Amino acid sequence: MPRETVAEFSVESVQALSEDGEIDEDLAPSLSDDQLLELYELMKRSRRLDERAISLQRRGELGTYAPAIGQEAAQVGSAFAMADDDWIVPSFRESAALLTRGTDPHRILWYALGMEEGAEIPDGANAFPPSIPVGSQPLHAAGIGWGEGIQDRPNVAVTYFGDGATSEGDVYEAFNFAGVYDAQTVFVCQNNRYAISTRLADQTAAETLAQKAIAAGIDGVRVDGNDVLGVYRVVQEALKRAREGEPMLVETLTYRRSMHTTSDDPSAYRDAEEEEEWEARDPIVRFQVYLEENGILDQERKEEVEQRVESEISEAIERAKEGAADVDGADMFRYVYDEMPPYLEGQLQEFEG
Ligand SMILES: Cc1ncc(C[n+]2csc(CCOP(=O)(O)OP(=O)(O)O)c2C)c(N)n1
Repeated sequence: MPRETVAEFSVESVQALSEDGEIDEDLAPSLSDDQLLELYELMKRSRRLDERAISLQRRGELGTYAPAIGQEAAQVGSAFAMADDDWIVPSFRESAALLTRGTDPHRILWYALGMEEGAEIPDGANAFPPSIPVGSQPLHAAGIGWGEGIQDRPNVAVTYFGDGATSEGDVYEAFNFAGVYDAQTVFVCQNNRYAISTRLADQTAAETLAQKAIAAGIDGVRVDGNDVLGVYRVVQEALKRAREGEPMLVETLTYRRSMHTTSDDPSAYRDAEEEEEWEARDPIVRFQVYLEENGILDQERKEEVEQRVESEISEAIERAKEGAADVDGADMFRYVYDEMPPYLEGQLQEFEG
């Protein structure tokens, strides 16, 4: 039997807005000026929430927090493309996507304060709580997307996960399941180059993460994850296909500009030069240049957005603190076992000082 090629694949890479803020007219999504400004404000709101959350944590007023700084375009662009009844199935770093879907910022802070109320899903919202076990939630999204199809509903499940998660068996299983059962699912991988201190090159030998879907019989596409318009466009197309039972993987190529979580110090594993390079490619700056050069954003509007964002986040912090005032931190010891073992009792006593 002669040798022959029985399978070949290619992966497309998309960028609508260049690093200098130049738009490719063929790829520009059709969004009104108001929608463009909304995208901008959502990214600014997420950035400010993260910055304020980090300082609260540094002052001992917040628990562990995982910032999305640098990943705003990947999250806001994708979540903005979703229809109201689509499902969001997030990991632990999706503050920007959650804000885009209407989550109140004080709830995100509650979650970081250890209050389960922060993970509560508002009535009627098609959302799942943050998933901490890496790579677990794509399986949930494959099941949800399958279920929606069985019930003849058009809703798509959109799940978020990182580059590190693509090394988990669960993620391959999710792709496989989605492919076999035509699940109405879009997998959004935020390739932010790091899984805590593990660099991409130590994570995979694959050229792209998008191609990891191909063995499961589903398409994968890569998009510049710091280009909010490109992400919106690509995810919009993926959603359209997923509604027809064609799941897709979208790899958003981005960079985690801040720490993994507030308990991490990235200077231990990456150099300042690399961070500076990515600072110059910041997704908000790039979009701002585009909006300014196209007369959509002026100084007055910029200040207005900044002030509104500042006061919203300040209010959210107040609200989060008020809600947390009655929380008894010692509760974390009380509901683990029916009868508290002596070692935990010792810790409780120490906690109560
Ligand atoms: C199953 C599992 N293993 C390990 C961890 C510890 N852990 C938390 S985040 C993380 C790295 C995740 O990296 P990535 O998937 O790239 O997402 P990112 O944090 O960059 O958003 C690890 C190993 C975990 N939460 N769950």
